[in-house]
Amino acid sequence: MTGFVPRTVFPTHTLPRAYFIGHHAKAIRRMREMVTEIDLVFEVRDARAPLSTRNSIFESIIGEKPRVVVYTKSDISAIDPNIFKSWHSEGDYCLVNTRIPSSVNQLLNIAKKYSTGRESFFGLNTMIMGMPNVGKSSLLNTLRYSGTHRGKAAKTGAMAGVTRSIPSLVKISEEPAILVYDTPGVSLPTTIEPDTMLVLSCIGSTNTGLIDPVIQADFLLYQLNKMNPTGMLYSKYSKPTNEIEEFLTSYCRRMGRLGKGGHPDLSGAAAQWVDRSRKGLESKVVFDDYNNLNACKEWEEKLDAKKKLQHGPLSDQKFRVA
Ligand SMILES: Nc1nc2c(ncn2[C@@H]2O[C@H](COP(=O)(O)OP(=O)(O)OP(=O)(O)O)[C@@H](O)[C@H]2O)c(=O)[nH]1
Ligand SMILES: [Mg+2]
Repeated sequence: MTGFVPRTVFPTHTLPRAYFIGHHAKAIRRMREMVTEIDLVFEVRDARAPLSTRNSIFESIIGEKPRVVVYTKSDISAIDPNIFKSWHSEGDYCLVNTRIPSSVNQLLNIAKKYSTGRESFFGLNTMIMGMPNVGKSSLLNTLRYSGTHRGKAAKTGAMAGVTRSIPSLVKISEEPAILVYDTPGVSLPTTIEPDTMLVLSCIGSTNTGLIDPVIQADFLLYQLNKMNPTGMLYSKYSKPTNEIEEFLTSYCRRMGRLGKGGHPDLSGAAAQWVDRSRKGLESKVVFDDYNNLNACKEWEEKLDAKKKLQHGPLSDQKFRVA
């Protein structure tokens, strides 16, 4: 189709602004208690939404501790690796695909660098932190496999909330000795941007049942059109369109989801398509405004302003359990 022009604004919907539940609050309390015995933090973010999966709560927990920012799911993110490089001119960061053991070698080497010259008898204690479902337990398993050739130590799964408490230390390197705590994913008590919950839902970093699947599918369509205005990223299902009903009707025809009387199951199709995208079975995606090289800085400024207005210093916040 010639002349197709993607939408530049996503329609406003009334959406939940947070999904902060009991085990998140409990995990935060435990992390605060335990952080004194931690030498290095692996702060994990999803490479498809590197801004939306930052969590200011971690800033107040980590404080001045050494940290490596780990962007998981790099294999299904459409962001150019150079963008991450420009964000981290200072400080350690890694892009990983936890499904490929060699992709965590750089991270292991960074941890080994931190353990050099230390005289601790017990080894380097590290902790993995991150929002729900970003791949923390998968990262632990892959680090363990790469560093010690041992099998899985942590349960993983495609939905948020698989890890509910902090298990005991797991060894990921013998010489030097490096040990890791996995932790439960922790959400923000309130999100900053109106669409953040949509982003988190589309990548599976929150309860994906909170938002109507058709709205999630519409948001995915909107993002894909922004990334590539030719419609190529979903051309196996539909011609280029801004209309989610048109897209889903075409998807139903292609996927054999027409019900009685030939009526398309729009809601079921929406849930299926978004879930396939979440799992990386569709094209690579990106949900944050990564073209803006100052995006991280702007995000931090917005967060600071909001924080001051609403909560006072993060360290003094009393987290309300939803
Ligand atoms: N494509 C891809 N999928 C990944 C990667 N890392 C993890 N996953 C998948 O992401 C899903 C979540 O992984 P987990 O390791 O359970 O995530 P988590 O952060 O521990 O989740 P919670 O414990 O629920 O907070 C699983 O389906 C993993 O297979 C990656 O680098 N690439
Ligand atoms: Mg986990």
